[in-house]
Amino acid sequence: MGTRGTEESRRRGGGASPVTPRAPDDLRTIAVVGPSGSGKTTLVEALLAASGTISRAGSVDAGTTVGDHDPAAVRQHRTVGLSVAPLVHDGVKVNLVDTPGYVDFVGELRAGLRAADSALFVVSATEEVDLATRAVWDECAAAGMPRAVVVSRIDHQRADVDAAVAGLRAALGDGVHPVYELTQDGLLGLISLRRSVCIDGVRTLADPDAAELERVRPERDALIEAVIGESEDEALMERYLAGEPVEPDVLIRDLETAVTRGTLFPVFLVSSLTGVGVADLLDALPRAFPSPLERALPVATDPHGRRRSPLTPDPDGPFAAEVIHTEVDAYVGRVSLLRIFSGTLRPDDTVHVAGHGMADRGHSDHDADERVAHVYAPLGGSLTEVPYAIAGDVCALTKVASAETGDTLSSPAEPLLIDPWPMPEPLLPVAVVAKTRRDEDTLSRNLARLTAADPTLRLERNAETGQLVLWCMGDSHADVVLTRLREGGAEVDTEPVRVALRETFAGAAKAQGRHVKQSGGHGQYAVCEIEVEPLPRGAGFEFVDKVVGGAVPRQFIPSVEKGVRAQLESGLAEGCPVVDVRVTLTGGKAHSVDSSDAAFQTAGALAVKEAAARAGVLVLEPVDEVAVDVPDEHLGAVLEDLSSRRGRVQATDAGSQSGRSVVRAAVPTTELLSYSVDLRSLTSGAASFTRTFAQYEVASDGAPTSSRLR
Ligand SMILES: Nc1nc2c(ncn2[C@@H]2O[C@H](COP(=O)(O)OP(=O)(O)O)[C@@H](O)[C@H]2O)c(=O)[nH]1
Ligand SMILES: [Mg+2]
Repeated sequence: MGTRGTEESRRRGGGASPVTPRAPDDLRTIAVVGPSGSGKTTLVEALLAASGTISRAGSVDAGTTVGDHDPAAVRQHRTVGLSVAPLVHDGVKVNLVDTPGYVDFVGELRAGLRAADSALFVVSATEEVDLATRAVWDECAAAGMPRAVVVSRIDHQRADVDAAVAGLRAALGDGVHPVYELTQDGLLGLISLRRSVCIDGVRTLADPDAAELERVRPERDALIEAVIGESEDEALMERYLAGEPVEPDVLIRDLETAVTRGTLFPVFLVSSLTGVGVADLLDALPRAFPSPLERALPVATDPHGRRRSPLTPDPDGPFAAEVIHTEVDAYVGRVSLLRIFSGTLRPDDTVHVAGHGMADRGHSDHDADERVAHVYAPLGGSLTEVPYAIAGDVCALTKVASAETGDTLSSPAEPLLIDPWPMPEPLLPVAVVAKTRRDEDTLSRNLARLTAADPTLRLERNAETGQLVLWCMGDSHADVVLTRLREGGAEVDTEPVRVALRETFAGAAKAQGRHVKQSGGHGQYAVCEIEVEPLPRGAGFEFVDKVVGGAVPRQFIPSVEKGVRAQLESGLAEGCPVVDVRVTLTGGKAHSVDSSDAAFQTAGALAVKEAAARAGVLVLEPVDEVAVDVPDEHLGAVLEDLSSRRGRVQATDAGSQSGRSVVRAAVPTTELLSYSVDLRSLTSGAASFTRTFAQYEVASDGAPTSSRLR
C-alpha cells in the first residue's frame, strides 16, 4: 500500500482500509457545500472520525484536517480547493467531497457538484441565510443536485436552531423539513421517534416521553406527509391518514426518493464540536441519499464532437471519467482526482486523455493515450492503493502527465469527450513578472501546473503591452495563484495591468516624405506625397495608390506602403498602433540609380510622421460593454460608481429576478481593472457583472497630442 502526504496525514490516515465497492448501489458521493465558515470541513472531519476512518478529528484552526491539507488552505484558514474523503458505513462507501464556500472558488464548488450525486448544504445555526448562502444554494439548483441541509454549530452560545430553520424555509421554500428536533439533552428523530443523546462523543438512543412526542407531532406530521406524498405506494397515504403507523424504513425509503427528486430538503442538526447529531447524520448518508444509479449523467461525444449513445453508470460499460481536481504533490507529482461515470478502472490500464475547447484558459486541445500505473482512493492529501474503481466512485491517479482539470478519460478503443461543467468567468486581471531569467523558468513551469489544475484561471500573454496577465476570480483566488506561482522559490512580482491603447489622426493632412542623401558613394533618393484621412472607428487601415505617370515607379509603391505601415504600427505620439486611417499615395519622385526599396520605405515613414504633425493625433482607448446585475437597493450606488469610472449608462432594465436590475453601460477598460473587487465591496457581494470588448474610442481627456509627437 502506498501512501503519500505529510507525516501528520499519514499518522491520522492510517485508519480503516478503504473498501472498494463492486456495485454502484454501494456508493454515495456527497458534496459538502455551503457558505464559508459554516463548518463544512469540520463536519467532514467529525463524520470521518465517527465512522472510524480517522482516529481523531483534526481542526481547521490548527490546520490539521483532512479537507484543508493544501498549504494555501492551511495558511488562509479556509478551504480553497475541493478535497475528497471516503468513509464506510453500513457496508456503503460514502465519498465526502469537501468544497470551498467562498465565491472566488466557485469553480471548485462546481467541480465538486459534478463529482457528486447529492449535496449536504451546511449552514451555521448562528447565521442568517445571506446572499452568499443563497448563491451556493442556487449553484446546487443549477446543477440539479439533490440536497439535504445541515444546520451546524448548534452547540454555539449564539446558536438559534428554530430561527435558522425558519430562515431556511423562508429563503429556500416549503421543501425544507427538519428530520430532527432539538431536546433538552440532544435530538429527537422525527422519523425514528427516538431520542439521540450524545455524551463525550458517544451516542445513545432512548425512547421519548409522551410530552415530547406531543410537542413534535405537528413537525412530524408535516414531514411525513411531504415524504409519503412522493411515495410510489399510492395506498400509503390512505393508510397513514387512517391512523395506521408507517414503518421508519418505509419512510426513509420514500425520503430518499423525495430527496433525489429535489422535492424535499431534509434538515439535520449537528454539532461537530460536541458530536450531537453526527452519528445520526452518518446513519442517514447511506440510506437517505441517492446512489450513482439515480443520477443523470453528463453528455459525451467522440473527440470530434459526434454524439454517441448516452453513458450509463455500469461498471461493465465503456470507461468514461472526468478529472474533477488536480493537485501537485511534493513527493509524487501530479495527482488527478476522477469521477468515474461508466466502466471500471484498474491498475495498468491505458486510458485516453482528452481535453478540448479551453484554449483561451491556457489548456490547449490535447488527446493522448497514457498508462495508469496505480489506482488510489484519496483521503484528503493521502492516497491508498485500491485494486479497481467502478462507475460512481471517485478515485485518484498519479503522474498522468497530460490530464488537466475538466479532461475526459476514456478507453482508447472508444475515446470520448465529456462537455466540461460550466466554468465561471474570471474578471480580475493580475499582471505578473519574474525577477530574473531563472525565476522566469520556474514561473513558466509553475504556470503550466497551475493552468492544468485550475480552469477558472485565464492566461493572457498580451503582445501589445508585453505583459503576462492572469485573470482571477477575486483577491483570494489571486492570492492562491500567486502562492503557487512562487513555489520552488521563484521571485514573482505583480505590476499594474497596462491597457493597450491606439492612436488615430485627429483630421486630414497632406505631407511629403523626402529621403535624399547623395553626397558620395551610393546615394539614396525617394520622395513621396501622401494624404491621410481619418476613418470611422473599427475601419482599420487602408492604403490607396493614386500615382499617375510613374512619378513613383511601380516597384516602389509597395515599399512606400510598407514604410507607412511600419510607422503606423510603431505609433506616432504614444507609441501605440495607429488605426482607422486611409493613406493615399498621390505622387513623388524617383532617381534612376539612387532610388531603392529601402529609401522609399523611409520616405513613406517620414511622410506619415509629417502628416501626423500637421493633423494632430488622438489617443484611443478600449471601451467595454458592461452588464451589471444588481439588487435594486444597490442600484443608485452602482450607477454613481459607473459614472465616476467615465461609464456611459445605456439602459437600466428589470433583472431576471424581481427586485434586481441590469445596468448596461459602456466603460473604458482602464476603469474596470479592479471592478470585480470594487463591485463586490460596493454591494456586499450582491452584484455580478459581465464585460465584453466593444470598441476603441477617443480617450475622453484625449485632446490632440501633436505636441507629444516624437
Ligand atoms: N462551536 C462550534 N464551532 C464549529 C463547529 N464546526 C465548525 N466550527 C468552527 O467554525 C469555523 C469554521 O469551520 P470550517 O469547518 O472551516 O468551516 P467551512 O468554511 O465551512 O469549512 C472553525 O473555526 C471551526 O472550528 C461546531 O460544530 N461548533
Ligand atoms: Mg472548509
